Amino acid sequence: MDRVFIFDVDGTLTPSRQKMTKEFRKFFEKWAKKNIFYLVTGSDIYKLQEQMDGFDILAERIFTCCGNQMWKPDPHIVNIGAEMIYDNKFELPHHLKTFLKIVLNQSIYPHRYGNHIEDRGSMVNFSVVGRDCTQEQREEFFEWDNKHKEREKIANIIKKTAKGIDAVIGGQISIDIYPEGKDKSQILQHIDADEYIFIGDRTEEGGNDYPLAKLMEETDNCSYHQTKGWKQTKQILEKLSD
Ligand code: M1P
Repeated sequence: MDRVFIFDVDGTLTPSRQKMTKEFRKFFEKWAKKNIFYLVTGSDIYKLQEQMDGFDILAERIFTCCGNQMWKPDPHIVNIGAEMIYDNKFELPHHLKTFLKIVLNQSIYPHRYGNHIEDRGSMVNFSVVGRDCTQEQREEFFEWDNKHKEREKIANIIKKTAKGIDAVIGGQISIDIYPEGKDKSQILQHIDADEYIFIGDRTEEGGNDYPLAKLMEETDNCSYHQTKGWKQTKQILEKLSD
């Protein structure tokens, strides 16, 4: 019987926007030899590969941009090391782009470091602090946002006012924006197995793992686990292989 694992990346297998830790690498190296796994991230293929540091090649398939792109790992493909299987196109509506620019101007967060609206072709990532911030500036924003819940507020406004558009919180500094329904749950139809296990850190409502976690809950032979980070992911996987 084929049991497959589906992993979110940031906050699940790696710390947000960082490489796998040494300790987790050691564990995952052995684990990956005995198990079948898929990766799903809000991020793009380049960031995922940088963070997975070679392990991405062992995945059956990789879903980037919240499932809006599917890749088959292939070391023979120059530069990317993966073949693109599909790519859903999305263009940010003009009114939404204007709204994001206003938010950027009016947010009370005092710092801006550049790359605030990242167009990934099949989704858009929005960050008030900006994707060009350093790790320290990222942590600082994350702490501030945990208190002020600014990202949650922005995402809720987008969901309420932009028809047919969804906005969710993925990592520490940003919001992922895509057409309604074009979320991580779309990947399940592309995976053929007898049993499915999903592990993600943002499985609560409003998080970018929520749509997939919800679908897993409603579907036969599917289950999901919420994790607080790679340490807990390791514990979950150890328990599941007992
Ligand atoms: O994969 C989780 C998220 O990782 C990044 O989030 P942040 O930079 O906010 O920590 C982004 O790539 C985001 O799109 C993605 O969902």
